[in-house]
Amino acid sequence: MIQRSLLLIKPNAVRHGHIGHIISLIEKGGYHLVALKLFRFDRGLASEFYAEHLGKSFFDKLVDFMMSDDTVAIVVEKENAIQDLRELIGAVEPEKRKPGTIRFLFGEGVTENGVHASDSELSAFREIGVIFGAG
Ligand code: FUP
Repeated sequence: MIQRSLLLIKPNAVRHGHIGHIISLIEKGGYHLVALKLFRFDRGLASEFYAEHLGKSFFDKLVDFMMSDDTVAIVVEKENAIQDLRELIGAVEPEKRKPGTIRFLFGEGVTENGVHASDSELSAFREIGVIFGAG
């Protein structure tokens, strides 16, 4: 099934100049780029994006990190995009990241993990609306 997913290139990866390398990995993976923008999260938008984590111990740190520099948001499309992109980015836990995954290459910790990818079709729909919906 053709699916859309949302990829975020997070502030630590933008700060260290990895936008081009990450987009290159996405293109080589056969993803079609549907929409792309560079922007800075404010507290309201970051809190809405990570609403499911509200109240958790790491929430404030996560939101502060997401506001710390620019982010690149990309809507990608291909067959089985949700699962394939999750595999391409790798695990959130640093010790579980497989060599070659984007988080293995560009993640610097649990929070500063370089990228985000939607974990389901429902999440992708919601997240694309949060980031691109206001147009
Ligand atoms: P993922 O869906 O792979 O981004 O991972 P999670 O939904 O588990 O985590 C969401 C975000 O919270 C990730 F960007 C990492 C961050 N996080 C922390 O900063 N600290 C934690 O202890 C767990 C997650």
